[in-house]
Amino acid sequence: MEVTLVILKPSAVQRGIMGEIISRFERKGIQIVGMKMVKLTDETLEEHYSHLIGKPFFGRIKDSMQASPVVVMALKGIDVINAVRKLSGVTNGREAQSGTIRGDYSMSVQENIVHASDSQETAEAELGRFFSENEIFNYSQHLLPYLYAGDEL
Ligand code: IDP
Ligand code: MG
Repeated sequence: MEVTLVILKPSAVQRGIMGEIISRFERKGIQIVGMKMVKLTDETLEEHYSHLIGKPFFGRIKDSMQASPVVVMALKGIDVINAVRKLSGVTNGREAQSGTIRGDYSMSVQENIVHASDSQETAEAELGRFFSENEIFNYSQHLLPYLYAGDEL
C-alpha cells in the first residue's frame, strides 16, 4: 500500500473545517496513519514549494501557509496518492469539480484548503520532511475486508 502526505492549510484551519475535511478521507476508507499540528518555517516552505520559488506570488504563498499552524497527515491506502489528488480536485478552487474538496470549499487558487503529494517520489520526500519514522503508525484497519476485495490487497 502507498502512503501520501496531506496538509490542511491555514484556509482549512481558520475556517474551522478541519474536521469536515478529515471526515472526507475517513469515509472514503483511507487510513490515517499519522497526524499532527505544526507551524511551517520559511526553510520548510522553501523546500516544500521549491518548484514555485521565483514566481511573483511565492512570498504570498509563504505568508498564507504561515498564517496559522497547519495539520500534516499521513494517509494510507491502495493507490492513495492518486486517489487523494482526485479527492482534492485541481489547484484552482473555482475550476475544481463539485464533490472534490477544493471544488466544494474553495473559490481561490492560493487559498485552496489542502496540499496533497502528486507522485510516489514527492510523497516519500514530503512524508520525510514532515514526519519522523516513529510518527507514522503501522496498525491494522479492521474493516479492511469491507474496503477492498481480497485480490486488490
Ligand atoms: P497543487 O497544490 O495543486 O499541487 P502547485 O502548482 O504545486 O499546485 O502549487 C502549490 C500551491 O501554490 C497551490 O496549491 C496554491 O496554494 C499555490 N499556487 C499555485 N499557483 C498559484 C498562483 O498562480 N497564484 C497563487 N498561488 C498559487
Ligand atoms: Mg503541487
